[in-house]
Amino acid sequence: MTPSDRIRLATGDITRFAADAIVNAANTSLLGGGGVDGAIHRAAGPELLAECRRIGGCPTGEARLTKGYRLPAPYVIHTVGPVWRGGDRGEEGLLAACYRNVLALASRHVLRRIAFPAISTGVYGFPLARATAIAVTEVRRFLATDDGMAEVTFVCFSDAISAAYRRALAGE
Ligand code: AR6
Repeated sequence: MTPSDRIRLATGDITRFAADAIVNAANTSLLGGGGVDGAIHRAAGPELLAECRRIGGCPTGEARLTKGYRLPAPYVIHTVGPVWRGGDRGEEGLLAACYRNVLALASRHVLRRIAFPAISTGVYGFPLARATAIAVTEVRRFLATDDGMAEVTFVCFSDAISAAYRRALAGE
């Protein structure tokens, strides 16, 4: 299958998504927050916070694996996107690193179906069109070299997000 055949769009709440791993848009403390991070912690239950405490944080651009506890997905891959500060602080490279590091970690643990939220596009303010273009580029690049990854889904929390992914996938 070509890389694009293994990319899917879905709409709704990622905490309901039964992938092998869902991705969390966390902060460097890994101790929870608002947005998708808060939703994942609420749905997974307090055991997730306890495991995150033991990990002790995660630098921006990197990724860490935990179990999913009460989530339908057995694993969560936490990554820390960059805060958008105008675009000249390495934000694009850091966001690309998030996608690459999540996919590499998933591959090492033989997690073959992964679901991403649009990392950094909420509280962290990354422009949506740029963020979705980076997400699509990095996922395609990874899928072209990794036959083990069966499916990568971008879970869109609004119509604006799905429209941005559609444009990115069409190469606009
Ligand atoms: N399912 C899927 N997508 C969601 C959900 C959900 N349940 N909830 C929100 N989104 P954000 P960030 C989308 O703010 O910008 C937290 O406090 C949302 O529409 O969750 O990376 C962390 O602790 C947006 O497109 O994450 C950090 O401090 C996307 O998820 C900080 O926010 C990301 O929005 C991280 O900010």
